Amino acid sequence: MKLYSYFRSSSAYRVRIALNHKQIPYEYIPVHLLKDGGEQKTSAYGKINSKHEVPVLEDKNVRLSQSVAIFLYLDRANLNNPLFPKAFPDFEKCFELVELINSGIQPLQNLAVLKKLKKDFEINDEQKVQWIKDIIRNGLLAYSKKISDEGPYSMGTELTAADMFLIPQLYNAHRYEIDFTGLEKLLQIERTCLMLDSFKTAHPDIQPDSV
Ligand SMILES: N[C@@H](CCC(=O)N[C@@H](CS)C(=O)NCC(=O)O)C(=O)O
Repeated sequence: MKLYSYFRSSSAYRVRIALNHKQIPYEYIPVHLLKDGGEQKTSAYGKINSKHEVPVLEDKNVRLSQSVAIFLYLDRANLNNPLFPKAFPDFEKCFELVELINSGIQPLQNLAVLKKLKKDFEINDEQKVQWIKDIIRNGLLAYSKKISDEGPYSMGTELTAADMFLIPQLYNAHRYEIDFTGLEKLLQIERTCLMLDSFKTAHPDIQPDSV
């Protein structure tokens, strides 16, 4: 498989964790989101993803964007180490957590939204950082209230897609130095996950394009 990725993209980070967890080897194709206005903006990359975003996964004649779709594909293409729980309604509960991050946090603080806020509404850097902090903290507080109390993972004893979405979002939370008060359970999950090889080798700092 091939993964179009950017080391700091939280959506690509999710997919790197999933591929590692399933022990699927892949070729890393870097797409620099900032250099020269962004390699994702080129017409050549537009042929790979008309939304001009990473991640994109290629497997033989299948090309997929959208990390949730990629997770579902990987779970059906390869039965090793499932990403989603099979049982009803655990699958749906896991999907709820995934969506809290996938549609409730990440899209509101992604590069395109931040650029538009700056261009159309002329927000300054301080306002931009405050926006990011608020979006991430409020979303993570909601996530934290929905997870299992028993741990060590979001869904309890089983590592799932929810954790693979959570850890990259926490990476962004650290980057922007949000207030972690009330988020201690999530930091405990993070400590547990970051000890696993599948998370360690997916970490932004050690990707081929990290600077
Ligand atoms: N819903 C998409 C989100 C993808 C996304 O927002 N990718 C960002 C990086 S995290 C991107 O490529 N942004 C480029 C841009 O906005 O120009 C997914 O889950 O894969």
